[in-house]
Amino acid sequence: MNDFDYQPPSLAVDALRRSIAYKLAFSIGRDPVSANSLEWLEATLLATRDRMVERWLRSNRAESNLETRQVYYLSMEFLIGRTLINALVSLGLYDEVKEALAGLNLDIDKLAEEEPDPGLGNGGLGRLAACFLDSMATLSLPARGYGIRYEYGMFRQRIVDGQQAEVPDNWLEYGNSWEFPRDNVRFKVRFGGRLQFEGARARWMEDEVIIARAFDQVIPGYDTSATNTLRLWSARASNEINLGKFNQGDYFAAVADKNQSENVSRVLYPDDTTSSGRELRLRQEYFLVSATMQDILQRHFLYHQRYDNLADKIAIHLNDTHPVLAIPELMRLLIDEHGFAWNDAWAATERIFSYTNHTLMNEALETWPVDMLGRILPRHLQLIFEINEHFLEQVRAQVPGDDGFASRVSLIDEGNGRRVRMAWLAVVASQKVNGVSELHSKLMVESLFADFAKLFPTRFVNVTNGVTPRRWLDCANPGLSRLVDSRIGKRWRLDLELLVGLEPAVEVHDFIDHLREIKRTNKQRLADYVKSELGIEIDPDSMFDVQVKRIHEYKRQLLNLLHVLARYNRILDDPDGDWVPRTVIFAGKAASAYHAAKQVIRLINDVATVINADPRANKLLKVVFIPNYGVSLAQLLIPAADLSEQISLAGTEASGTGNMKFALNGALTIGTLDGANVEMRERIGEENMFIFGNTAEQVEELRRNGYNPRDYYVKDPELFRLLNQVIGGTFSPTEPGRYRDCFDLNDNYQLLADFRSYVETQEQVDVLYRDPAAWARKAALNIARIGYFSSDRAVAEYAERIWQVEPLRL
Ligand code: B1H
Repeated sequence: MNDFDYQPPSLAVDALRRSIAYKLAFSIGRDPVSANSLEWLEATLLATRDRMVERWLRSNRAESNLETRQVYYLSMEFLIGRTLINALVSLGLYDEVKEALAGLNLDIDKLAEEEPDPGLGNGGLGRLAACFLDSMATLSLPARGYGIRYEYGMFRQRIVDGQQAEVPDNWLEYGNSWEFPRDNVRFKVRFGGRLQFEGARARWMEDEVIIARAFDQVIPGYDTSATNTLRLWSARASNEINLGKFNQGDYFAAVADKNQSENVSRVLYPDDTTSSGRELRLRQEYFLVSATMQDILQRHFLYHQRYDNLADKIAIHLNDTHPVLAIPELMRLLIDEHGFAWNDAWAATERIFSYTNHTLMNEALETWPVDMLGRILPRHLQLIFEINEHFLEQVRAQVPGDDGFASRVSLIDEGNGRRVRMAWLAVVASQKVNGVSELHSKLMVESLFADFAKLFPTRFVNVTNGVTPRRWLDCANPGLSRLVDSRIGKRWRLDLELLVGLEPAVEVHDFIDHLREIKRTNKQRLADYVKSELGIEIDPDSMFDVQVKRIHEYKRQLLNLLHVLARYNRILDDPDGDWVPRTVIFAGKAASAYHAAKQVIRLINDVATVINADPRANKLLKVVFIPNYGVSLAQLLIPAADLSEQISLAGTEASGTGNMKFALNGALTIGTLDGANVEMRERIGEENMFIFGNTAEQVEELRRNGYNPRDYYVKDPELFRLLNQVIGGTFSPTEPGRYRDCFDLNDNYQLLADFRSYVETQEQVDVLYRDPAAWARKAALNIARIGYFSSDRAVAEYAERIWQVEPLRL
């Protein structure tokens, strides 16, 4: 067949049922009589995939159109979540497949839960990349994602004796039906060795080669035939076995070498917002970048037969600094392999790249020791030095006579044993640099990049994050989706700001009652899960107060816990008081080497054990830590929340995206004026959120004037009492000293400064919750006014202001 103008296969239920049965028999080789649920799932995935592939091939054709500019989104993380339901929703086939499976005596939702959830990311940054892929496809932008096909994703978290235990996530164990291995797409990625110069060109005599092999995953757009590709690289040893060693008879060492090279794509680094600085991480980053840049140039040449128009035709986006080596890699390819002069290569590079900064935290800033970089990537180090020379020359012309300035902006930090500052390199080579919320973008140019903002005043922009309404409302909360449909129609899935159309309904009793019923159903579903997973009964009529995100000191799960303890003490002091029953729910992973975060998990579990077993309190207060937070659990938890905890110290959370998902699902936020909470307040209205705590400016001021946490401790008797309980071992009776050092003496994240304001605001939360209709009305207003925070809006802003790309015409 040489055209795609044929009729699509019948979408009727019957046809779907037949194609599922066909896949089961002919692709999997199973008899329907004896097939197990995993096999049925596989058959359903394959039948669904076929329907996506038709569109995919058509999109790829349109992309090769010479006029369109291509976007490449490079990220070390993509947390795409399970695919089946999302794909069916995108294709508009959910109901049909549900019916087809029902005809085979199968429940689609149960089946879908057996799909592995690829954990190829840590948290917000990786999930943002996945939301963006979804939006780029939905907006029909010619875009591709590039990442690493980690054999082991984010570890699975178990709680053993109240503590986090990490279990390897062998997500590929039963194969991955969504991916297409591209056996013919292989690139050599080189490491180590030395250089030989011929003029400006270098010959790199490497001492190690790894093969990058491509695996493609289809990313369907919603209600469009546009479909994009996520290409993930997997490492293969360049020669199956090391022949030298093999011939010496050392079979074991020969095979071990192979494993060594393939380690590059073995496992995701489980550190969120900290930079590990380890050599394997550097090798992973280069592996992603080198394979990707070779692939991009090859595709460009295939379409255009020339390289001099490269900057007109491609835009490359760097998701944080992790893929920043793409910059010297492009320079290397253009100069050493395609004969470019330095100035031409640099002129192209400067127009091609853009970079998103996701955090201002010092620990997250990637810097690589010059020695290590030189040993592993000698040519790249040399190119970075050269970029730096050109740049500093320009700096000295622009800011003459200020050596301090020049050394501050230099790509090389000479202070700490000579290190390359990757964020500086990203800024110098990018045409645009963006932060992820208004507050973060403002702080970014005032602090981290202040010097650069003077040099390049128009380079810095803001694009506030967003989330995809397809996964986070349509898939995650079908009940609410149907209610919204009944009021404003279905188009909100493509234009989330249409949710404002719900505002009049906020005054309609029937609508509010419906909203409450849906929340109640979602809470019951979560309660069932908690019962079956943890054996804990939670009451769906209690308030579900939820904080789910990575465990990190700056996110202040401990502050939440302090409120829990204050409430517990108050209940014990006045057991017959008129308390609003609450279930406080935590979930989140701690980086495996982050002791303080792991202690927080342990303390939450210890506190939960005491409170949940205390008959004086456990009808009024329960605490649960749900293990193994990830995209799938988020889809269950977020629609069931009444209260969304977004309580980071102001000025530390770059944006947050969970905050948006909760509001979209009708939870009210208790939060600080941090990250995107600030913009949520502007849109949702201050009266419809619970804002507390110091502002970023006040936090700074406290720091400047010498913040002293002891002042709060000694002056606030309630705080004094409960801190002493924790430190004194009330919640760890078998080991009273367990939490002696739990509260950091410097209180770097100013928990104590915000404690009083937080607890008082929690009292107001209770007051509102006593009036269910008033609560639900505010929840409805949150839903109606959250439309701005769609990733479609965010991606459209990137397309226009950063990438200068336009949608494909299909
Ligand atoms: C965010 C990271 C991050 N910021 C280093 N930085 C990593 C840094 O593996 N590493 O080395 C991994 C991740 N992640 C998050 O990005 C911010 O904390 C959130 O506030 C923000 O919403 C999210 C998306 O922009």
